Amino acid sequence: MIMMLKLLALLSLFSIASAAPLATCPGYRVTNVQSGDSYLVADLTLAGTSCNLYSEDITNLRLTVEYQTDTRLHVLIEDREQNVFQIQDSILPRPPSQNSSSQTAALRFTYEANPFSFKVTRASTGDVLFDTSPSPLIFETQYLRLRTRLPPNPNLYGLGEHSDSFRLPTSGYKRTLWNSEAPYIPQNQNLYGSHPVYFEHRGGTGTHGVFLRSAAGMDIVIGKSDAGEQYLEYNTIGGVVDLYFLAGPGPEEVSKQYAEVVGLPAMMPYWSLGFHQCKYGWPDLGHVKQVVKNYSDAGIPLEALWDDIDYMDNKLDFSTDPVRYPKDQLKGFVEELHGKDMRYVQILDPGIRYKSDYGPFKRGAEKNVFLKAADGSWYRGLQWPGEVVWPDWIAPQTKEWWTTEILTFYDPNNGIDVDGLWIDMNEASNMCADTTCLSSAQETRSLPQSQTVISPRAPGDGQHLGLPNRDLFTPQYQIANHYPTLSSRTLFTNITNSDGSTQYDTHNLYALTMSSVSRSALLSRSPTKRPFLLTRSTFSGSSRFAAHWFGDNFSSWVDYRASIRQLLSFSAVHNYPMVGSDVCGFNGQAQEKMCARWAILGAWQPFYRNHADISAPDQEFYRWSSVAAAARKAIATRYRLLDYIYTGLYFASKTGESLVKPLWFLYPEDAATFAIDTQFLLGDSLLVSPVVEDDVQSVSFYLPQGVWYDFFTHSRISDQTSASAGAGGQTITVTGVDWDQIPVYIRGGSILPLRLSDASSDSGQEQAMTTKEVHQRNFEIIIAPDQNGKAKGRLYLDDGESLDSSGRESEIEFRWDGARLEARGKFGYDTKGVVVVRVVVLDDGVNGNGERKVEGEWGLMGGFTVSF
Ligand SMILES: *[C@@H]1O[C@H](CO)[C@@H](O)[C@H](O)[C@H]1NC(C)=O
Ligand SMILES: *[C@@H]1O[C@H](CO)[C@@H](O)[C@H](O)[C@H]1NC(C)=O
Ligand SMILES: *[C@@H]1O[C@H](CO)[C@@H](O)[C@H](O)[C@H]1NC(C)=O
Ligand SMILES: CC(=O)N[C@H]1CO[C@H](CO)[C@@H](O)[C@@H]1O
Repeated sequence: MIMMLKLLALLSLFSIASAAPLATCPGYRVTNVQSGDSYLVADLTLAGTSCNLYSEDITNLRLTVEYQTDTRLHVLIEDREQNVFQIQDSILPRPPSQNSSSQTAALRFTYEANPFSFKVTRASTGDVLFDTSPSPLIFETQYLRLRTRLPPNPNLYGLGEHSDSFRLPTSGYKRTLWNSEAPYIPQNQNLYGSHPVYFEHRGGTGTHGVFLRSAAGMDIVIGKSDAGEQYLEYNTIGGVVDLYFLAGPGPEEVSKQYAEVVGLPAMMPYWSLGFHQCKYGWPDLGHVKQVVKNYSDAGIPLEALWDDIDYMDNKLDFSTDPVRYPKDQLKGFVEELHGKDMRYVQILDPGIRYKSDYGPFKRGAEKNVFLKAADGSWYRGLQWPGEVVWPDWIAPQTKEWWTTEILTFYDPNNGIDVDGLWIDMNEASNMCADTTCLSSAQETRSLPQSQTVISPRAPGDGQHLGLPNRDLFTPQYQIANHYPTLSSRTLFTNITNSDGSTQYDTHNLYALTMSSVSRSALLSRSPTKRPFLLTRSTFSGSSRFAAHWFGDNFSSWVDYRASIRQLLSFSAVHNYPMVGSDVCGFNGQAQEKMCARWAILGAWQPFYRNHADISAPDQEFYRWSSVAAAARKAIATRYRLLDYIYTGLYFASKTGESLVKPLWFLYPEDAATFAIDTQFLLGDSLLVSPVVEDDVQSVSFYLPQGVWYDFFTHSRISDQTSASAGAGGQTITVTGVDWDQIPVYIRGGSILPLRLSDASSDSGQEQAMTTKEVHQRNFEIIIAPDQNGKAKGRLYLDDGESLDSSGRESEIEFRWDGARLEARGKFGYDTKGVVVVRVVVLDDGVNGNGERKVEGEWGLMGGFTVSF
């Protein structure tokens, strides 16, 4: 069955190239051009006989070009009537335009009038970044095609969520965006989230980004024409052409510019960087308590315990199983965890059981919060608890209902006092495979029915809510969804939302809106604390509300490697710093050696959780002594670096810079780095090069030109190739990498503030078992000089949980000039006695200095200088 589907997907990939000769469509012609220094508007009119390829051509379009900032160009092509769906501003706010001048802007827009096509050029180099001239624009009621010419074999990244190579293939490749449950995260298929953004890197001439602000189901084809010309082509089943071009010119600048468009990622609480354990299938609370105890007995710091749907009574949200997880006992357990400065997180699903005596359903029905079928009855499907209805997150009253349910069930005094929530199955996943399963699922017909039928909107109301009279169930152009139809295993696409838009247009926004409403509910619960929320499904901008994990992968070396590619795509391109994979894999049986390696790899990813399926054997780290040893060491190292990671998250949430990045972000001219997706940089200072082959103890990896220091031994790797001008770095092979080791190098020029949180770091203390303990430990500062003997670094400090830390936070800059360390900056956080007790300068290669150390005590509530 799976093979069959794969074959079909392949066939459709070929059929697209030959589906319709591009030349038969007339394209558009430009009239009524008006332009000013910062904008251009014009009418586009169909330039000949309609080709009606997959639906009807729209005759009258409007082009708006805005030089929004000096580095951001906005190109919008919409229907003149403004009925075609555009993402609601309330769901994804548009960035305000600063009305930059076309004269000073880094990007230049030019066009051809008949047939219409446009180019975006980098002003400083004349480099053409986007050029739609190869084929006419097709803009139909249910199909849109826009193709851009690209240089041969471009370096393209992003367009997730996918598990493919980080640098995308350049021929015969199709990325389908349609949020979908995707067990085993297969390659070449649509997965849980949609991020229609790519970065293109052109080595020495710069990096730019292109974001298509469209939630439509789409296939993005990257290929070569018959004439061998490289292109990227959007094929969508709706929406408008709404492109944001981001000029860079550096990769990190593109990241920041993208965050300006979709919003900055939420800052996470300090504790969420601790180690998390979860498993689907834990039989009862007694077992869960044993997990906590066994972690403690094994000396492995466990920060947060998570419960999957096992805690629920018949898998109902806002319930506890009376026998296996009695509420008062669960409440007591959470209090115990809190007493040990540990945390507790629970899962919630959007599918609400359709049952008259189920409170959340009754109250939701009274408030009219659920999506409806054509006859006005609640739209029903199948999820974990059985027959369910789904909230319409767009309806304003849904937020009130969901917030009240959360405030009640998670009441800190009388309910389960969770520290965060995990929202799952929100693509939305429907276990109803097709249109027929509902009849068999219907159990009770006497339930409260919805009162109102949503009347179809009057055509021509100019609200961007979607064209009327479309086939919302079976559009003619079929995207390569990995399920047979658009509505398979999700909500019917012909459902109307409360604002008049339809699931056809908003499907990819379902989880984004659920995340937004859920975050706001958590804020109502604790108005002054940063919420912690984890979501499976995402869209561009979801990081404003929630962290993300990579879904239900497999306990295999294949997926261990895939997790690095996904980490790079999400963190560096999708503006999503707080991410990670299910460590040791979700499905299938984790092998000891693989789990040891993954326990270590996971410790270098921002979100660090071990989780497995009900059908998978237990895989807590303590179950193998080798994995336990690896985890102890990995977590000890992570906790020393916790403030380095936290500082990176802080700046990501403040400026949009990435936390995890590929090597080419820092070595944009070194072509040897462009395809690397088995190594990553955590922040600017640490290069992580895990063992990537199955069951081996060696790894070959790339060290770019410059000075590097082994993080663990401090030994300096001198630059072998610095003599050969402009050349790249070196490939290093390390052998004898034990099952508790991972090669990590400090980039010369870095200053790292490390907590004295592990027993081995001369602190005279024990391993810190919680992040709260880590937060109370003193620092040592490691200086890793570059080839000129200099270094810099930074440290952000706050209480770790306040939503608003203004006036009570410190942003400290460290500089090393070869002889003196200076700490300067903003000092607002009261460290309550936490100080720097040691400064270590690694061997700078000068005069056989070797490693040098000064012990002392330097407070972190004001600037200081340490001389050597
Ligand atoms: C940019 O121009 C638009 C349209 O003229 C105007 O509404 C807006 O306020 C301007 N924005 C700024 C930042 O000047
Ligand atoms: C915890 O450890 C005990 C002692 O080794 C073992 O008997 C028990 O099965 C473990 N339970 C869990 C849930 O890990
Ligand atoms: C959607 O289409 C299906 C299949 O044609 C139909 O059964 C259903 O009633 C439609 N639902 C709505 C809300 O129009
Ligand atoms: C990305 C990836 O490698 N996914 C794999 C997940 O596991 C299944 C089952 O082993 C594979 O088929 C997928 O390729």
